[in-house]
Amino acid sequence: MLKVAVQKEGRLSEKSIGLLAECDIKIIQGKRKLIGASEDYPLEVLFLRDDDIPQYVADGVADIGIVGENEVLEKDKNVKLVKRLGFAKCRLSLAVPQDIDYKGLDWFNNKRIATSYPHILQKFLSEKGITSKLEEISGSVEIAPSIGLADSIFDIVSSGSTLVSNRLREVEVVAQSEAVIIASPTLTKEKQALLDGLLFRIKTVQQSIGNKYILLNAPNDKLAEIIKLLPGMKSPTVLPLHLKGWSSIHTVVHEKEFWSIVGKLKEHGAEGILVIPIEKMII
Ligand code: PRT
Ligand code: ZN
Repeated sequence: MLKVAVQKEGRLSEKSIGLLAECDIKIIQGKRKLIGASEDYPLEVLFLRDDDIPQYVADGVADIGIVGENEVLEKDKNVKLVKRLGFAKCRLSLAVPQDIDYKGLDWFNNKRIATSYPHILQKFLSEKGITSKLEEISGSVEIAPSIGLADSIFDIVSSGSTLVSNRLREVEVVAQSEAVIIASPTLTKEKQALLDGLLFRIKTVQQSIGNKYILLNAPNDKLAEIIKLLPGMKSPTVLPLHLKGWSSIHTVVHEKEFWSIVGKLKEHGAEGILVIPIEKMII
């Protein structure tokens, strides 16, 4: 069994379980909701706080974990980053009160910075030769300057609205983060094979993102021009319609391209254009 650590409750939980579901691995949660299992894959899920996931994976209690890169960087444990997942994107930034006339990093010398990420911040400040006093707090970091606990903050920023509503301004982006899969560096051959199988499924799901299956009817005398607009995976499928002189074209198009070619397809006489979602793509 591959033991997978996922966040119990929070911003990553639903998407982590959703990702497994897209890979056709449904998780049945036990009564105490700490452990889940699946009938679709030899896999067990441990539901944990995200802060604990790097440690559990490093210790081998879990074989892999789905966690924010920010936690991986902060905890700095012996784990391997095996896959970026593209969700829960955010950045770790320094922010100062809006009325500060900020000119550059030197401002942070001898200033108090409130944060839940002291390790990442200290590493950054040391590299830049800045000496600040770090105030480690576990939540509501953004209110620290207004209550006089700190002069500035270092925290996760996504849309930036939390900063604005606390009259703070983002001045330095220190790191980018997204959900990632981490793995223990000492997986057995069997577990590595299970992980490879899971990564293959994730790849097929990710490859399909944004791609659509498109079907349309085209007059035979315009086939060549229409096909030029539709590259497809290898090449489009062309099937004759029952109606003489017409064909049906099937192919794969990325949704970004679709909107730029749909007008041209119609100009060339294409009709009955159907766009269908794709669940998985194996290229
Ligand atoms: O209980 P547990 O410890 O498991 O959860 P948690 O409360 O520590 O974490 P949670 O669920 O809030 O977030 C989990 C992970 O989601 C984080 O570790 C990040 O990797 C990722 N993530 C993505 C975010 C955000 N976006 C985010 N916006 N985590 C937190 N925020 C918070 C941030 O702390 C700040 O308060 O949202 C606010 C900023 O958002 P904007 O949109 O106003 O800029
Ligand atoms: Zn946490």
